[in-house]
Amino acid sequence: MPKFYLTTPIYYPSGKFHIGTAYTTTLADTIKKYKQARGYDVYLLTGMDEHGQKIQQVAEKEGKTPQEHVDLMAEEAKKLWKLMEIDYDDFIRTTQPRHEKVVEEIFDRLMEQGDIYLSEYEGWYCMPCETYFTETQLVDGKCPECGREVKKMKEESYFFNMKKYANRLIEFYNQNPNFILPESRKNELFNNFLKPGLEDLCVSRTSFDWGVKVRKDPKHVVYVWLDALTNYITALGYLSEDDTLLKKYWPADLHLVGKDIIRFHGLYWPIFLMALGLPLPKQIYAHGFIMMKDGKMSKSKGNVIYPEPLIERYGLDAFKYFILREMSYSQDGTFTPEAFVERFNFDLCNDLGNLLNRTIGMINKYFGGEIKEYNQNVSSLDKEVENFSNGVIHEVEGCFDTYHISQAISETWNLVSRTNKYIDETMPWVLYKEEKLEELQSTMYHLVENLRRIAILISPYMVHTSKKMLDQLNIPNELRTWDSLSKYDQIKNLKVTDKPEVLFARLDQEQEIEIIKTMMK
Ligand code: ME8
Repeated sequence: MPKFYLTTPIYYPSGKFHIGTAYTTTLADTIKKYKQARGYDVYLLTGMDEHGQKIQQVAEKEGKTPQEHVDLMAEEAKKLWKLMEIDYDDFIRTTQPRHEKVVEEIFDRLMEQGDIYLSEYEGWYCMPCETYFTETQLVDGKCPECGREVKKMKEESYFFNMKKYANRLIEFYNQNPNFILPESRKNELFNNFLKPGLEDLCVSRTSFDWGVKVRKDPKHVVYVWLDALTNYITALGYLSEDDTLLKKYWPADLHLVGKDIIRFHGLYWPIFLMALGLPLPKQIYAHGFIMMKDGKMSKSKGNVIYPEPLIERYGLDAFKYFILREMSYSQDGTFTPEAFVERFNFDLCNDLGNLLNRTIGMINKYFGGEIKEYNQNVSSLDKEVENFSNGVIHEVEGCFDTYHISQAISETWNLVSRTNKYIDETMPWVLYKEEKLEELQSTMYHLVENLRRIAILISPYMVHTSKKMLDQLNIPNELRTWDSLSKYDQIKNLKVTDKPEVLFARLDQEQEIEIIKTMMK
């Protein structure tokens, strides 16, 4: 079985996880489910990035020790992933001994090798981003990443000799043009950082102590990004007694990250790995951000939306459908209550739900719920719909394989629309009236086949809806697999349910928009 090692960023437990965090994790879980359906042995790692000054400060504010705070947050995170049915294989926390021990050792090694050296750092420090900036990087004297105040700071620091590896990284980029996805982000990294020349990176701090201490110089703690990035290998047992997982799964097939952290993953992480003599990950995909009407989500604007109330009211499948569909491959997406309700009512309730309901209703009315078998002597319209459906499968697979998930969904909905249109074109009620039963039976067959295929195509992100559809149609198990998508003539003597259930109940638009607005905090 081919393997597929997939990771999410490890999130900062500085506050409750919002739909942005949930997006990356949903995307990862969807890719995992798709890859599994295609026969891969998938290992999905997620976790939490628990060190650093920001976490220390949040804990202090709450009157807790940092450890108490992160312990509580880890429970919260796991609760959320459970609610969202995220099928992760491991949850790494950077405060776990299995991680800390290895980070200490990695730092030691890199020092011994001469890749890390002691010097002094002076620069503009952004506390919330935990990043130093040079004068020229500042925007209007403020942090170029979050726009907040920065402070001039100077400290004795260890540095990583990035310059030593920069050419090797450039070479790697040239030889692996699909290393960073999308291409626009790769070009940004290449032109803005690699071309002008990489600066050495400051990899320790003395201004706080909530972190992994440098063994040979414990007044320093390891810079949070060197600590955090290594989670992808410590979780697999790097430098530990049992490194079976590392041998099996490294290098990662895909690191999923948001565009905010592609710089760390696309530049520093590969260089750390080169220095450790490990193979580089195969791909890093940086997606865009979920934005709100008035820009970024932020507590001060009161526009942060969390997954729990949406899932509770509209169901997990509708939530995942929305966030995945609304976010295109290389751009930001927007969350608005209006769009959420609209997609629910149109895409899910009208287009998909009604298609299933009407089909089951007609089969019951015209044939006592029965579909006999595929008929070769079909009309040209039947053939056209079958071919269209074949084409969609091909497109959807292509999109999933290249992580264009939103596009995979819209391709699938093209099939939903085409199938709805097919009902209008064939007018089954007229065929029935005119007693053209052979034609009518073939129409029903095509409707069921398309619905079966749609149910399988949505299964990586709408698990429950998919199952409900296949159950109501009574599709046998062997025709529920991804492989069975290529078949179109295998259904025989099928008896659909005589008690169809509504998949998505129509929402009162105005009322629900108001309700969603009250969910924003
Ligand atoms: O950066 N839309 O953690 P973090 C989409 N600990 N995705 C979003 C988002 C939004 N509005 N907001 C956040 C860190 N994300 C580090 C990572 S990895 C070795 C260390 C997602 O909690 C997106 O994936 O700030 C982004 O990259 C990540 O959350 C940042 O999470």
